[in-house]
Amino acid sequence: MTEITAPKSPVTAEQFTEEIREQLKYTQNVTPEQATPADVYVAASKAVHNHLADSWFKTQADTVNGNTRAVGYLSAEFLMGKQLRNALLNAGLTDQFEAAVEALGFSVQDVVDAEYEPGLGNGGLGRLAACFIDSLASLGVPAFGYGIQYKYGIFKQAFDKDGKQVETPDYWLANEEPWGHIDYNRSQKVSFGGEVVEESGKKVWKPAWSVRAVPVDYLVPGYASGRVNTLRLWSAKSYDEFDLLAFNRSEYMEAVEPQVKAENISKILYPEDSTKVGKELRLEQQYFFVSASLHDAIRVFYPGQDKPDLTTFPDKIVFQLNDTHPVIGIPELMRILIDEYDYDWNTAWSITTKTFNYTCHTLLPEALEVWPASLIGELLPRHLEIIKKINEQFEAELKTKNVDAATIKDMAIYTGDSVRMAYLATYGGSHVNGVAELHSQLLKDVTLKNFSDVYPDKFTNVTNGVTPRRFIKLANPRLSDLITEGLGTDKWLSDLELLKGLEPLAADDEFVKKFAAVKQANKVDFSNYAKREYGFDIDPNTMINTMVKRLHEYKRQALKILALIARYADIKNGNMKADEVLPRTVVFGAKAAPGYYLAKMTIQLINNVARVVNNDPDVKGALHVYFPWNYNVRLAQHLIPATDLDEQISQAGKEASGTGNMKFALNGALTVGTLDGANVEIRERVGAENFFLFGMTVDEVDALYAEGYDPAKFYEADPRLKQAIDMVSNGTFSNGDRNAYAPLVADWLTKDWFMTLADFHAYTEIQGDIEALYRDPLEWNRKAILNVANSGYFSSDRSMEDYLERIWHTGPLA
Ligand code: HBZ
Repeated sequence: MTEITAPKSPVTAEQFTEEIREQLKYTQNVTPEQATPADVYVAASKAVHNHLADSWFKTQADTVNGNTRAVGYLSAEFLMGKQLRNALLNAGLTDQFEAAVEALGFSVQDVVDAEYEPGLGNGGLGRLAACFIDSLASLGVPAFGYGIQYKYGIFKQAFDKDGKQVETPDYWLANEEPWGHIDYNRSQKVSFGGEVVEESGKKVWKPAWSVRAVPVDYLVPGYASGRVNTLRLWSAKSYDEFDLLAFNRSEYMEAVEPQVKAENISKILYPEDSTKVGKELRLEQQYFFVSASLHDAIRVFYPGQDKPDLTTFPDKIVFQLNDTHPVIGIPELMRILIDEYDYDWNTAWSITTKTFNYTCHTLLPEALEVWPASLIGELLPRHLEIIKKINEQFEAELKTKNVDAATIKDMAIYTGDSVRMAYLATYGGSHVNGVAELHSQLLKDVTLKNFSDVYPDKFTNVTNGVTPRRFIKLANPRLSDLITEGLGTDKWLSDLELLKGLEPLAADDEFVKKFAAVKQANKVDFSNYAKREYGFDIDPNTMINTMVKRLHEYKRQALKILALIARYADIKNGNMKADEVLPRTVVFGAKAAPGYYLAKMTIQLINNVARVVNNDPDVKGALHVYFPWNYNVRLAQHLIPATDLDEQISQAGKEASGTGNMKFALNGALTVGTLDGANVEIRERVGAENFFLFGMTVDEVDALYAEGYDPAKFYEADPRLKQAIDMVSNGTFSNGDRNAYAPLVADWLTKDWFMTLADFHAYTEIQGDIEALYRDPLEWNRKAILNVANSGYFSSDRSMEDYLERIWHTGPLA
């Protein structure tokens, strides 16, 4: 007997059909005959939203009245993915929905496809925020996600005829968006600019201009917890719609200028990841959402109180700063407490430091935000004063701890001309965490070493995780059913460590065959999907080998593409016979920041290698390369369950964690990877014999740098590497144009900052092991099962439990 604990609403399919009809009639204003799939999508979304409303109200009331501290997750990005299926799952209405849609004469796929994915994040950091709020709701922990409702999300990626990335705006709100509820009555005023004056001994900020922050609320339904939390995304609106005087003078553009200026703030997500962009508008965005969120929390927890006792604020809510983007919240809370509520400095500081904690997501020093002091001074003059005072206090404190003058200078939050946000966050909050064991260790040893020496207790680790609801249950229903069958229960969806129970089944040939059949069926599905969406002809009987992530030099897509070219050359040269080669389909997915020249050139190279390889009859059936454009959460949900082999090949010491690696392992892909980020922990858990490890370690990387790295030596020493690079420079992938990739080749041969060339040999060597294993399907799938069985740790539910215990010191509502 299989135990089923998944939520199941008592509403029948007939009743749900009726509810959709009502929505069609009264909100969409169409008859079922007139309705399009998009109408049915909106109607069904509103119907399921209504089912969640009572739990949402109750959760809000319990959040305010209960005595459990809430969590405020401050993040400039929430990469949510599509909402409908997730809401149905958590409301227990999936079956009713599918029956209803069919009863109304529509296809479930068309209706689900009508939802446009909101792309309000760049990559891992934004998707992590989405997994975390899902898990908090599922654990029944009261929480608010606070962020920005960008009008334009991450750009839409296309490729032109030359294989170059082309970016177009992602106007995701072009059609009706049924999930966000705009709540004009709970707006906040956010001000900028102006000056600080003294009035009767008190500093008073006289801002020059203000915008209205309007909350747009999204439900965050928990799985099997009965709880529904809130994601509150702020949208910027102008106070003065337009200037009537200017309008009357026929100066139409000038008349709408204030509106344009205000609304620009939430207009667009910056498409930069891992590099800092020093843009004024970005600082405006950061302050905008953080200021509105802090005021909102005070409104929520002290309703109707003019003079609340804010010394209790840290007992009501604890804020997590998702990277440095919301760190301006530290001086903002100080300002609110001192200027708006008359607290003295020390009391304000005590409240503030108890309220905030900081998560760092990088190891690249250039990704730690540093703002010019002049910019902060112009935009937020009062905050600059407060930051200077925080810095003075900090320096004094360091002196009492006998830190030497040079180190104090190195640690400055305010340097005289700039403000280092990571340092401000580390000093101004209670805890700092990295996102995987190795990353947290390197933060302590390298990136924030001085801080860790002085404040060792602040530092902790919380290894990332992913939500099994979206990334197993919704993405991979076949595997979900098989897991439930194997374990005799579906409880694993809220307690992922139960997957461990699959371990003995890896020895059961019947189970292994079922597992292999699931993977094969997923590959067929993906092949159909790729045909429908992209026109690709993917052979599901080949190994599907995937590399999906942002395009960045440190992630080393270049390593993958060079190895692929080498393989292509082996077949062309006759070193390998096409019919002896293990047939492989390599799938890339990656967006490059629009201003990142080498990353964009790498995209172009991948596309052109794909063009040449896929059209070459000599390698037909042996090697194929596809690069579906516009990688997003939806594509991830289709591709991950169909993948045999996943690539996590960053240079050791550069990837903070990775979360794709977890999604692949949980879906039964094997990983080829370096000892970097969370790969280290994945390998430890799934077993070294079930993970394809290659490449230099952090220590080896450091040693090679120290001795003086010369990539050209590696080029000269390895004929296969030499040939691969020569093919890039001799025009093989650019119709004979020898200059097309010259900057990329020059970079490899003279700089190669992330030591792609040094790791090339090890990477190509391990392919032999991979292919030998793949030729033994039973053994391959046994190992894949062991990956699934031992990856339960990488649930974001576990990550949340770690944050609750180590950082937030709170728990579920009663
Ligand atoms: O955060 C990623 C890390 O690279 C990855 O290793 C980790 O798993 C993940 C979650 O912890 N970092 C990002 O995704 N970073 C950004 O997207 C980003 C966005 C805007 C920025 C800087 C970084 O200004």
